Amino acid sequence: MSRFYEKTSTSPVNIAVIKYWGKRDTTLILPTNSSLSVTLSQENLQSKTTIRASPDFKKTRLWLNGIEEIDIDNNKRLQNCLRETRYLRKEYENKLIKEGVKTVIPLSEYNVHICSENNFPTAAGLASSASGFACLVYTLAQLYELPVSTTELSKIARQGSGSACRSLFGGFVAWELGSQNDGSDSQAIQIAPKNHWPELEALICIVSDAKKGVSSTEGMQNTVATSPLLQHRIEQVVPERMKSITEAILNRDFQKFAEITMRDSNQFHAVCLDTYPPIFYLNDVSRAIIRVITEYNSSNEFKKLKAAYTFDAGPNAVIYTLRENVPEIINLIAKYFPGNVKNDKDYFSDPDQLFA
Ligand code: 2P0
Repeated sequence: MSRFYEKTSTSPVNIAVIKYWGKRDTTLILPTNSSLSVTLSQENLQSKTTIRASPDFKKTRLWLNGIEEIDIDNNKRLQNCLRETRYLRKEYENKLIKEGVKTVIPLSEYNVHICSENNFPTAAGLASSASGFACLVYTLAQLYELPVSTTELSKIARQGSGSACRSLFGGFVAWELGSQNDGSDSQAIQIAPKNHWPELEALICIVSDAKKGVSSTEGMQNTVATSPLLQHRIEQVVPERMKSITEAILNRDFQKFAEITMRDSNQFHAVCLDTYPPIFYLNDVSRAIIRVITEYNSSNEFKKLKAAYTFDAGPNAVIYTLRENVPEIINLIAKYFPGNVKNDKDYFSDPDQLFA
């Protein structure tokens, strides 16, 4: 092999507290409402992508999780991300040439080989498409040395998978729905960096790692087509919630943050039920987790919210809490779902005292 150019990067998973569910444009991936998420910082929940460009490559190819080569010719979303980043690279090359730079490598004309892997089970319902597409676009931008902002890149990642635009930032991230039909203002912005609220923790409860029955992409458009409740949510509920939860985050107000998070998860699953035919993502264990967290929140003297559950398009729970409550909540989960908590030795002290 002669010359090649290569970059590797990682991207994290994000978990929405104001849920994205519904597109007004399915090609450009423009949402029907804004959304807001927390980017998880655990190193064991991320996508890692290596991209190599070479004049010797006969075609652009993609391998997922080390072994499986994916046919990308008919993958419009991936092609959109490749086309958009190549276009920006071409513009950049032209600019450099115009400025008189002698050695401009024509990377925009080379095919690329992409290797992408998740270090968590793809089927576990943990937004693998979000971290995967974010990582693809970020790594291409690094390889192409694109002189563009992260928000600019988020508009490209959005065209791979809507929620991917939020994984380009750490901390607390809003995806603004925008008002333009060409998607030029449907973008992610960082509300606050991770270190703004370091005490906030996310506990992930894997209820099932089975692949979900109805994909998000298909499910949300059935909701758009059939749910009157979704219209109410889009017009009357989400705009106000986006403002309130942003304020709660900026003020590190866990009470307000927790209440909005649980209400929005509840309403997202309500619009799924309001879809015709209905979509069920929660199962009995998910509902039991909701009951346990509700009981936990009302069991302290001041009825202070100490934990907030949220569920995406699957039965797995994410519990947001403040660090001081983590041992108590792990004990609680261990008590009600025995045998399922790993590495609980440090935390499991006196479970009978819970709810006391
Ligand atoms: C979210 N979800 O805001 C919501 C909550 C699922 C429930 O973003 O069609 O995989 O690729 O744009 O991004 C799932 O939707 O769908 C999702 P596409 P995506 O995190």
